[in-house]
Amino acid sequence: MDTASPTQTLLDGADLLIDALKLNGISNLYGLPGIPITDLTRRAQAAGMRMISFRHEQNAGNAAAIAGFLTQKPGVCITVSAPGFLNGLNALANATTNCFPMILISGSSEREIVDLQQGDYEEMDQLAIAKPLAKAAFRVLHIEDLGIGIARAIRAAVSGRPGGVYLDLPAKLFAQTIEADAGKASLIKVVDPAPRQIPAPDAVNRALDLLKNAKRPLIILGKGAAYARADDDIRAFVEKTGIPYLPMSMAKGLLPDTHEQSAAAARSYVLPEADVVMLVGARLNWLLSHGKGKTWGGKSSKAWGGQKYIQVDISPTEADSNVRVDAPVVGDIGSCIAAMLNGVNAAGAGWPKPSGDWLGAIADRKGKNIAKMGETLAKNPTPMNFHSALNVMRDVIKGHPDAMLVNEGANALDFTRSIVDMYKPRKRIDVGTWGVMGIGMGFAVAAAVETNLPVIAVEGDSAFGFSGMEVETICRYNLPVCVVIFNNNGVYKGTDVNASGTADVTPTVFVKDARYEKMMEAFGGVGVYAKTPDELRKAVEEAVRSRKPTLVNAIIDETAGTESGRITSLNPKAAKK
Ligand code: OXT
Ligand code: ADP
Ligand code: MG
Repeated sequence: MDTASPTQTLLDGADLLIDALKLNGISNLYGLPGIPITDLTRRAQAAGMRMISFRHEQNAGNAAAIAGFLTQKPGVCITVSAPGFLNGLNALANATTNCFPMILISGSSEREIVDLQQGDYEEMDQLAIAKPLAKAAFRVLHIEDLGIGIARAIRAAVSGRPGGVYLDLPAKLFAQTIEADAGKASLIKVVDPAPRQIPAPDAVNRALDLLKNAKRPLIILGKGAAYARADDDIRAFVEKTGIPYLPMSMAKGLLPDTHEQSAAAARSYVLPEADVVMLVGARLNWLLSHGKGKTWGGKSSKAWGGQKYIQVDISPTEADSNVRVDAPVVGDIGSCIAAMLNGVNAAGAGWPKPSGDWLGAIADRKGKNIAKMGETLAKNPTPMNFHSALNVMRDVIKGHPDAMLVNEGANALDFTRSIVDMYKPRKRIDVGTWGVMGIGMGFAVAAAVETNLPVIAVEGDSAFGFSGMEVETICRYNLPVCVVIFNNNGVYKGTDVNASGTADVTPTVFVKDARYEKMMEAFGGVGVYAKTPDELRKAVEEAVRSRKPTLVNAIIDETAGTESGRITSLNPKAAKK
């Protein structure tokens, strides 16, 4: 629907903003109304956009960010000034850190008053505060510039390395008017917002030479590879070269986790043993131990393990950020992998397959780990532990490979990542680069809205608490979301003791046997209290079948977790022990 009726000759800032977004194919908004954007949110809905209204801006921001990851279009979050803006900022920073394209649009107070610090309603110099946390930040003061502002925000969010963009819109802008024809003419439909970036042929050849001469090559696929949607070429490249690969958490499913070339179950073997590592949309950050130390076979914690690296990435400054990269391939992953695949195809039978020794050693290690895992999963303890509960979730996802899986927590995250196989690309969304708690319900809402597929959110009980109020949002929009809380009575576990002897419980412990399922029932959804794998299975299967908002409170042995899950060593106290 066009917001300007034939009798309307003037458009205001809100009208024009809606038109600019729609013109650029943005049809969903995530946000929270209030001064000065209440009317904007209503009018966006009236103009045919889907406006998903949240209970806290951080969750709306996280929803927008993951919408960006899932669609390659910037996800848009709209917030009110100062406090609402600050609530959204956590998500904006997280989007930038994770390379998710997102635009945070915030209303703000009057420039004249803010700049003289005269105490306006919700006064804050928002642009200055957003700048260091965003890939780019802009302010629009005049309605004539709105089209440009939106175009710049879109380009900044999705071109090159994607990221979070801030757009500051002072309240007065919404009330400014412009002749409808002039307003329309001022809008820009962005042409080719994320242009392909073709890698240089010599960079491709350098990388192929290195790979060809490797004795123990390894490919690491990161979430950049999942984002790039080059699924078929990536799979063909992996299969034609025969090189074992390791998926980072959100790249799981790019090839099915059950693929025979997956080295996930031999992670601690392949990292130190590989001689050439090809990173595809994955950074050598803390999640890969910075390419150094014992994880990589280095002699000390800071020592390089001797591997040579190929890094396929759109950012020209990513290479050498932690260790030397011998063959950077700079470009968009689709173009880079296509070029490298051409090289492999051209070599035909001349392309050397990795040695039987290397593949055999990996298969051996994998087999042992999978057998060990199989034994643990087969046990059926009372109460449930992470393994017996995840054995159920693993079956559910196997039976519903299209379902979206959201995952956060510590043990609830780490066990899920290694136990639940993913079969299709971009189905697993989680805490990402920062290991941040609080993404759960925002991600779940956006996953449902953007894909219309069933969503299963496996949540630690602490993790859920960061965004739990959004179960009302899930019920309000009747979204096909099943939240499964792994309830072990606390952060990491529920058995820590207050050493001081005072009446307070220790900081990591929560109310015992909390009835989280009643939160969902309070808003008309389905709540289930599940103490056994059978109860859990029945509840989740029914939720996927019915598509009704559901919360399953899965009771997990409170002694089962470890401090910080798999990253105990990053914890100073635990590391000293
Ligand atoms: O090779 P080895 O032998 O080593 O074995 C590996 C694999 O080979 C094997 N494997 C398999 N075996 C068999 N079959 C299969 N299919 C298979 N696949 C793998 O399994 C092991 C492990 O494999 P993995 O996982 O690949 O390898 P590894 O070594 O773990 O990988 C390293 C990492 C670093 C890549 C990986 O561990 C990783 O991705 N980690 C992410 C960790 C993370 O981000 N954690 C979240 C943050 S923790 C902490 O910060 C928390 N807080 C503080 C807080 C935060 N974060 N945010 C905010 C805003 N405020 C505060 C809080 C409050 S967590 C938290 C809440 C926790 O409580 P909850 O109640 O929510 O959760 P519970 O703990 O459940 O109680
Ligand atoms: P992971 O956490 O899965 O290892 P990271 O977030 O560390 O992944 O890395 C993602 C990388 O992917 C970033 O360096 C980013 O520049 C890159 N990237 C994102 N999109 C593309 C793309 N379309 N083409 C090439 N590189 C990309
Ligand atoms: Mg817990």
